[in-house]
Amino acid sequence: MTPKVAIIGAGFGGLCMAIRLERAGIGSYTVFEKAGDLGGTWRDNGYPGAGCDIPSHLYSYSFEKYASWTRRYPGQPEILKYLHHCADKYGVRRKIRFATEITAADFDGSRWHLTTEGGRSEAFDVVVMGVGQLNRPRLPDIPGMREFEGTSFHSARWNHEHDLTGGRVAVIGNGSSAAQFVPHVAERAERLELFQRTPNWVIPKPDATFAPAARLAFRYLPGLQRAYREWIFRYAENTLYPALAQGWSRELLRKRALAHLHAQVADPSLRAKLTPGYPAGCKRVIIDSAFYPALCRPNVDVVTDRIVRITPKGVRTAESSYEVDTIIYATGFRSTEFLAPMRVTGRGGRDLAEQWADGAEAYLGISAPNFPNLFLLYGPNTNLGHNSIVFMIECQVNHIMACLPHLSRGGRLEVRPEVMAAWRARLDASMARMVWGGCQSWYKTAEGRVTNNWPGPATLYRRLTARPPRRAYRQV
Ligand code: N01
Repeated sequence: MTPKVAIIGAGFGGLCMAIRLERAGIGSYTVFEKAGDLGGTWRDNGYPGAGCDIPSHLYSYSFEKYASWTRRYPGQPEILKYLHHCADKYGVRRKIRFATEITAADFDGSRWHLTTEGGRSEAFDVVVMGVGQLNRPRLPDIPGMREFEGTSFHSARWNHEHDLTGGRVAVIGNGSSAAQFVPHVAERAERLELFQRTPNWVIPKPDATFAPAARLAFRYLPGLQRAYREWIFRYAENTLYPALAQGWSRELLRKRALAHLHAQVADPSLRAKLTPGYPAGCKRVIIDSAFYPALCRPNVDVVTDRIVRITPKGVRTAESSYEVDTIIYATGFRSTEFLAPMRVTGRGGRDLAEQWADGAEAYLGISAPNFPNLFLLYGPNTNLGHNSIVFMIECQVNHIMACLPHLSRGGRLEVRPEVMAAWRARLDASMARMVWGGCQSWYKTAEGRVTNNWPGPATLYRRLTARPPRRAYRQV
């Protein structure tokens, strides 16, 4: 008897899991999706200029290579189209229950009971969480935000009805999201004030469209597409990863970013504002070629004074006041609150949020002690700053698929506590050599524990997740 599987979330992770089950002939699964459409972060982040800074041919499933990519780096509409294509091609769309938010998952000693927002409950043998790390926008806590009389919104909830043409716009935050939409807003707005708390390292994005001949070659020469994908992957592993691990390319990354800054920003005072004072890679490096030119426009100002208040008319800093019509919060996500706001209770009524009070953790980022048959995709310590998350998700799905045969006929697998303890020690040891200690970022809890990033090469993660699960897990 195949287990009954619930997958929560229909983004890259949830869809991958559903497709792999479908391909294995296991039809006893349901995907729960809180929104009315699939796509996860690529459905939510529809701001102008949204896209991915990992090349298209790598930012896709290995089993569904796609010859139709039009650009080297995919835009959000194209990624969303790809996900729809996958859902239809592999027949998983019919298994998605849209507009169904799961608010609680409770283990009763033998099965998981999922509760929907509407109060309905359904039992499953296995739960796979595919809710992502960057799914809940984080609004800052600045006094007076509610008093603002203009229009305001978060970058991941873009107000497409609101016309920015000719208006005065404040953008708060300058991470990857802001870097992508600022050039578009700057072209339309009369004035744009970018409020920067900490500068970021930026390297160029060598984007280009694929000529029709190249696309034909990718379509008819699958070996070419495989080789290209492998080349991008190896480049990321062998050049970018060592920079994050403070290895041979660390100085190269810094110099590349500084050269990019010097090439694109002529004004020395603006350059000084944009020069970070922490190691490159500590926060997510921005890969973009249009951000700096936008900041050099005469209608754009980079404000580095501390914001003290949002007023009815705009933004007040320690030094000055700025009247604006629109405030765009590009302030990131509640990245360390994994699975929130869902309540998850495991064996013996153990609350997962309580177990994770000092920071989320899971063996391989996939399984947590006391929570049998509960698996996470893109869970704790599986984010990358150098390579494709889709690769990591596929490793996780491979691992879960290897667990499934042990879960038929009422089997319940739980990671052994000693395996989890060894995993934690291994992560701590590897974390010490990584660059992330030198600044605050969305990779860390407020207390400074890195809960989001994987501190090794992606190939190592593939090897570890490919191990047979028998030794790490016990039946409960
Ligand atoms: O968010 P962020 P994001 N007052 O957390 C500032 C992925 N992504 O949405 O650095 C003033 O990076 C904060 O300042 P500081 C990618 O992994 C990928 O831009 O904390 N400022 C920072 O500048 C990325 O890393 C793509 O000092 C405040 C900004 O807000 C992740 O998503 C594209 C503040 C938040 O930056 C998140 O990016 C886009 C306050 N109170 C995004 N609070 C790809 O291309 C926060 N800030 C794959």
